[in-house]
Amino acid sequence: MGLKETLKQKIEEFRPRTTRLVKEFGKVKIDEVTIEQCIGGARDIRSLVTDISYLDPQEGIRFRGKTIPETFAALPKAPGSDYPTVESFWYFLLTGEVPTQAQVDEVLTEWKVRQEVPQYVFDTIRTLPRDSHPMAMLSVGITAMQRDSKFAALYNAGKFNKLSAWESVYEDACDIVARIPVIAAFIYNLKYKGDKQIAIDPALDMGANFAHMIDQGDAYKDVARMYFILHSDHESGNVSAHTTHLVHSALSDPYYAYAAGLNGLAGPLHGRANQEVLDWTIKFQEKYCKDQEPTKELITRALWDTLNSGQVIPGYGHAVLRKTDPRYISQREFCQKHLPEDPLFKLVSMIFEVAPGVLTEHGKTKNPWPNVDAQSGVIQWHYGVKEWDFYTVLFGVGRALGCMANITWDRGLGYAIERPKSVTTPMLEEWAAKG
Ligand code: FCX
Repeated sequence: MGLKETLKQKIEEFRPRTTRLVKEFGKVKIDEVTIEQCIGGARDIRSLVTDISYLDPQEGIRFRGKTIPETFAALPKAPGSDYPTVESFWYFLLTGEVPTQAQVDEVLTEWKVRQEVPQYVFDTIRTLPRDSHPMAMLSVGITAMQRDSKFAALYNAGKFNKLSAWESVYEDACDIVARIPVIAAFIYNLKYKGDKQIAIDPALDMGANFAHMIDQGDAYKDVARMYFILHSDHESGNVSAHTTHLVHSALSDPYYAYAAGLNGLAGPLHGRANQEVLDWTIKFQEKYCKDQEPTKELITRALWDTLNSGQVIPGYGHAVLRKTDPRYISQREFCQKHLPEDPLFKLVSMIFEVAPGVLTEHGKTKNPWPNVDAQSGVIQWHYGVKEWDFYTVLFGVGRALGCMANITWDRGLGYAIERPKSVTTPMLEEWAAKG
């Protein structure tokens, strides 16, 4: 059975569970809301449902019930690689099942057809000023491609049906995940390589083809596969996933929804933190290490300078996690294996030894440990992708997998338009006075 048929079966089997929960247990309380949460970004309020991944504050992310090492171990690998193909991970995220090699091959073949990006998308991106941020370019590219939406076409034709609408969301989702690395590579070459574009190699899987299209060698193929998988999903309350879900809940098609998600990912407290980490580290080297090797004392001083100027330490802290991010650890292990002597990796490791102590002494953040963004730029830098304003685009390519899997299931289970209730400050004051 192919991916879509498997998914159809899974959705139809799953649907009665959601229906029953609403019908028979709809009034069961699972949380209560405090004033602090209301003003403080809805932190920790249980009000979203997803089965694609779950984030435990202590353990970190599980994709479909599997930790990162378990996921990497379970999925079929790319030929000659320690890492799974992105295509096998996509099958797993969507269905919760580890695919056979034949099932992976089917997705690989399908993506070869889907990955053809319409020329007008490239033309639209080319009209932007060349110094536009690459995230703006990516977002414009995805929005432009909305013209191709099969979900929008179905809706416009008056054929929307609540039970089957997910099928056209799935079609758009697959087109987006197959095309987004091609658009990202186009932006990279347009912005930084004098518009010297490299054609798709149809023999390669998604990660390997991305490496090829940005003119990287064999070693980068695993970097791309690992990077896209690690950045894919982090349950659904984070800004990019939540925005995508929210926008799609209005039945905006997946292109509109993911462009909105990307615009959220572009924020420095979210995906852009990986760019900020490199910026911080390079500026640290320029300012403090002109005539001397970095030391823990110098790093401590630089961290305090940042904090005292009212800025955050990029790559540290998290809204949910209370331990070192396993996505950080996974990338650190990659560095220990493949680039242990890289000076930037050594510096980032030294920051890891110092920053949690400084942040603890500073006393504000609830989590002084590093997140995914503290480690990802180092790997890119090592392999020669030194244009750090591009790093969030890489995040956006990976995040598409999670966001698209999520909204396919949103539609499959017929989730409602999202519409939380707001209150006024005098109302809060009144409730506060009552205690
Ligand atoms: N450096 C300095 N101060 C920090 C901090 C950091 N790295 N992390 C949190 N704080 C501060 C907050 O700014 C807040 O200060 P305030 O009371 O004056 O407003 C206080 O500590 C409490 O914040 P906390 O509850 O711990 O964290 P939040 O849930 O509000 O915010 C983020 C979480 C991730 C936004 C925050 O830790 C941060 O700004 N980190 C740096 C940016 C970053 O790395 N973002 C990437 C996160 C993630 F992995 C991703 O989405 O990619």
